Parts: sequence; C-alpha cells; structure tokens
Amino acid sequence: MKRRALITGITGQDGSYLAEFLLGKDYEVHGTVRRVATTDSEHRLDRIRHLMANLEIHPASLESYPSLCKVFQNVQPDECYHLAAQSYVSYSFEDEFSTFKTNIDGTHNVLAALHQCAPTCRFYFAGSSEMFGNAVTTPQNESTPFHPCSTYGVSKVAGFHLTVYYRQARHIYASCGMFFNHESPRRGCEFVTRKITSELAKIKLGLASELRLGNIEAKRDWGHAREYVRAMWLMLQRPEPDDFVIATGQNHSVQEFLQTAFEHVSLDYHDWVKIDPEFMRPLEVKELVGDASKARQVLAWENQISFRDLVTEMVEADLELQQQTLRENKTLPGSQSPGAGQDTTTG
Ligand code: F7E
Repeated sequence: MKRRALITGITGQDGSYLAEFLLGKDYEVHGTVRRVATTDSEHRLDRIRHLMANLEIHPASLESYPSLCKVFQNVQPDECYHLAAQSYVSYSFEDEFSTFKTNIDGTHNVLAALHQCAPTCRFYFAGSSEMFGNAVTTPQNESTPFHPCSTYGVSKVAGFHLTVYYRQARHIYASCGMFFNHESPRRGCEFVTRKITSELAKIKLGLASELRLGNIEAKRDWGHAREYVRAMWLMLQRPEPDDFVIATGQNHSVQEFLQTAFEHVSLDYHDWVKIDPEFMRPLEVKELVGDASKARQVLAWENQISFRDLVTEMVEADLELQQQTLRENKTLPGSQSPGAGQDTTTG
C-alpha cells in the first residue's frame, strides 16, 4: 500500500518541493490549504499547479482545531510535515499577535489534532535557525542555546518545545528540523535573495532602475530548498524521533549575494542598490552559520549545490520569468510591452 503524507503549507516553496519529492517516492500526497486559496487558485496554488492532478488538497485552517481534526480523521496519514507558518521575520515585528497565533497556536492545533485523530502518524516540525538568533557560539548546532531576536524566532522556539513535549508526554513520533535559510527560484519575493534576483532581472531588462535594501552586512547560511526537503523526509525515516540542524556550514553576507548575482549579468551592484532604513529591522540577527555534522553522520544528508550555483539558478530563473512576461504582454491584443523604467509584478 502507498504511504500517505500530509503537508501543511503545501503551496509554499518547501511544500511544493516536498510534494514533488514524495510523489517521486510513490507516496499518496495530501496538503492542507486555507479555504481562500481554493477560491483564488490562479495565484495561491501557483507553485503546485504542475502537481495538482496527483495531489489531494483539503481546505483547513491552522487556527481551527476542528478543521484539522477532520483532515487527520479522513486522511489518516503516515507522516505529517508541518510547514505552514507566518515565516516572514520582518512582518513578525509588525504583527506579533498574528505571528504567535499562526505559529504557536497553529502548531499546537496540528499536534493536538494528530494526537487525537491519527496518533501513530509521524510529525515533522519546521524549526528555524532564527531560534538561535544572536547566538553566543558559532557555528550553531543542536546544543546551541536559543536566543531568538524576533517574535518569529520566539514562536519557533515555542513550536520546538511543543514538539518535544508531544514526543515526551504524549508519546507521538515528533521531530524538529532546525533549518538554516534555504532558497530557490520558488522563494517568495519578500525574502532578500529572491527580492535581489527578481529586481535584478527587471533592472537588466530595463524595467526597474534601482533596488532598495536594508542591512546588507548581515550574514546567512544559504542552501537550496530542493535539497533541504529531502532532509525532512530522512528525519521521519529514523527509528526514533530526533532533532537536526540542516545547513551548508558556510555563510555569506547579503552584499556577497548581491555581488555574485549582479556579476552574473555583468552589472555592478553599486550602481543600482540603495540602502533604505525602511528595510532595517528593529533587532537584527547579524550572523548565522550552521553545523550539520549530526545530519551528515545520522541521516547521511549533505548539501551538494554551491552558493554560486544557487545564486546563478535564481538569477537565470528570474530573467526567464521577466522575459516570458514581456513576451506575453506583447502578444496580448492591444497591449504594448512595458518601457524602460516601468515596473512589472512577478509571482
Ligand atoms: O533576510 C537582510 C535581513 O528575510 C535575510 C525565513 O525563511 O530564514 C528566513 O529568515 C537577511 C536579514 O530571511 C533586506 O535583515 C537586508 O538579515 O531573506 P530574509 P531571514 O530573516 O533570515 C529563516 C531560517 C527562517 O526561518 C525564516 O522563515 O537579509 N536584509 N535587506 C533584507 N531582508 C529582506 N527580507 N528584505 C530586504 O530588503
């Protein structure tokens, strides 16, 4: 019989790569989406459009325990990957309350529904390097104390402790992945890497004239999301639940990302980038770099895609996307292609 997986947040970057990965392993893949996504499938289901024929989609809300119970009851999954979250750190400074509601109450609701309706289902929690915040030791591993610097980080620390609590007190198979930043052409444009590559593509094609950023000194450990979702699956194949840091072990500044991206299309970022206080955070995590030795030893997981290859793939994908938009605009009856300096919206 096919193994059955349930993914919360299946429409996101990680959810879409994980769904692809699990379908490749012959799983029956189910995903929860907010009801609003089913009524606006054109935009909200964009990343999984190519998989839709092979997926089972269920409307459910992280805020509604009954809606989650219903899904667990009907699907009876073998594995649940809880990826849905308010994942934008900047936004968590603006709205602490909704971040806690989605990330803490939401995680609690998923765990409680799983415990009630499918107690043998294995649970994966998407933790984050933001739990380490401005850590006192470098690199960060599973023993590094948490010092979160945003309500997003605080909410992920709470989610981690809830996961451990359900493991110990409720005897659920529950594991937490402490994932460092992971990017791809499917990353949302509000995150710095995709903001850079999508705006760079517009600049290169004469559709934008500048790129405004915040702290470009910040350093992050950036990997490729496609490789990271495999680690989620490997974690749930272990005989016992456990927690793992997933990272490349190398960090780069935002400035280095900029330089690599702009150089790829023969531009100098100094000519285009403006520092804008609007994008500075009230409290910044200056530097993060992960030590994934435990994952290497226990899961035999290691990243293969280099920083340069990641940046190049993202730049090329955004150039292609912008060119496609231009082509489509040209072929629309009565439309004119956007001129230089004009802005267009990308997914
Ligand atoms: O920022 C700096 C910013 O928003 C990275 C999420 O997936 O990874 C992500 O969180 C750095 C920060 O990601 C801009 O201040 C400069 O230092 O791309 P980001 P993040 O905050 O690291 C972790 C692991 C998660 O779990 C999160 O869910 O870039 N930065 N200028 C900027 N950042 C943004 N977004 N926009 C700027 O203009």
